[in-house]
Amino acid sequence: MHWTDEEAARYRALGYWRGVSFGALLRELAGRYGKRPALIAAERWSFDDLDARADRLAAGLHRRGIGPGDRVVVQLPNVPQFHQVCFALYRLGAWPVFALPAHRSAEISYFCEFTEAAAYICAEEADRERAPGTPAIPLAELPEEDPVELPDRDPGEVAFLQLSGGSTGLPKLIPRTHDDYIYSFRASAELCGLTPDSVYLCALPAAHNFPMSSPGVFGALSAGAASVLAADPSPATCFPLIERERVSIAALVPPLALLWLRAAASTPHDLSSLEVLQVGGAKFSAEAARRVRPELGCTLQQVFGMAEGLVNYTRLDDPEELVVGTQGRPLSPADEIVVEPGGHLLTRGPYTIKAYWRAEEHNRQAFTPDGFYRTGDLVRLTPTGHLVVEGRAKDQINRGGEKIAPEEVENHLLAHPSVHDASVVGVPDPFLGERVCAYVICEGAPPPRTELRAFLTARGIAAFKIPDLFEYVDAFPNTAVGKVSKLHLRERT
Ligand code: AMP
Ligand code: DBH
Repeated sequence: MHWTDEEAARYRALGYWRGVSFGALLRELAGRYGKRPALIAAERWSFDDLDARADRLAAGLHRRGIGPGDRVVVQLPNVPQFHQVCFALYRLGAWPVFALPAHRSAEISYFCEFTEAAAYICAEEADRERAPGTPAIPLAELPEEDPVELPDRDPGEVAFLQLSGGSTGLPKLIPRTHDDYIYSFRASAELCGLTPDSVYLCALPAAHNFPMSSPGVFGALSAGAASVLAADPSPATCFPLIERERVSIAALVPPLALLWLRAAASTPHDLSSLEVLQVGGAKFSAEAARRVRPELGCTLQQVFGMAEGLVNYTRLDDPEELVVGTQGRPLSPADEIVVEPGGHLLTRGPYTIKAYWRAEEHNRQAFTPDGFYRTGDLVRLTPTGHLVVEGRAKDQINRGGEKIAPEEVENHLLAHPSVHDASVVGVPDPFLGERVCAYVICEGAPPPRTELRAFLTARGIAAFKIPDLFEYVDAFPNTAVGKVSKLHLRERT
């Protein structure tokens, strides 16, 4: 399930795993950076504020019976309370399960049921309907009380469950430990040159692994830097924040980077503080990548990562052709990379998981017997050790950085009485990289497309999973083995 004893000993000996828990780390940071700004949104929280308020919330949740090993589904917008909740749960030894703000009742009820969650921490009172069987705690009712003494956690234990985009019917849960995750964001902060004078802009949803840890808000905290939490990633929201807070580094997915490039051409806002724009989550085209420096006046950093662990970065001093034309190289000297024939990327290392949580059958395919994770990505290695992402072997759609498991959407479509069969594929899109297309075989007269869309919305799935296109067909093209040929379907549009 976890790293071997030999691996763990090596990662400790090399200083990657420091044996410090999240709770202890925040205490250490508050001691060092005290009144300096940590989180900036409508409210401004210092390191001391975050530390004290995490203690007060931990006390309140403790009195509500939440304790070590309990799972708590967390679905919050980009507000400082998100990080307060994280650290409160870490101090209790309870595990946040990180849902995204876009998730609706289908996803939330699944997370709550599958993890047997003790609570669901949500933005609004009305959100509690998404998880009828689980006690909900809306943001306005976070229970803060006078701090209580809590034992420190073992840094080798699981700290939280992160989500995988998944390629099978239901999303997989990724168990990350204190030691492995803290290593990944501390090393990332160092690689990105963060100092207490840096200002990180969290424009993507804070629960996503990229803005959480690459280096993300956690990496910024670990370096004593402030993070600005944007309510949404639009230029209209973010450009004034960059100007006002003198943001030095921001992270985006490719379609947003394109939007920012377009808006920067005519913005009245001063973006000159921006030193680094990180782009990741999906492949950033070389044509767009080339525009970043001249049009935004900052250094591009490509980031190719996964919530399962491995993160690759182009280095800030890499030559332009590597920054523009590759997705970077591994974060850690201890990351092991294998590129199998056909380009299949496998990896293991000090912050890559060995198994998904409670998914024994899937784990047998997703990991090799010697502990490598099969990423499902197809890559090419350059002589410099950089990776170029060339495709994908897994059945997943990457819609501008939002990952969709076709099988999950197909299963929802199959619940419609007029749908005899469905096959969901990604089709090329100049802006998003891929869009979602559903091929549908109907029983009787095909329903209007708006009806299928409304049906999926009513099933309570996240809007980004609802197909952009519906195509009615009489039959799917078959491969030799009789399985639907997804490659063939992609080529038809
Ligand atoms: P997940 O496992 O859900 O965290 O999604 C991670 C996946 O996103 C990777 O395995 C890649 O398929 C994709 N991905 C992330 N960053 C990039 C990137 N910079 N270029 C291409 N694909 C990426
Ligand atoms: O797509 C991802 O999951 C991702 C991208 C960049 C990620 O998890 C990360 C960096 O840490």
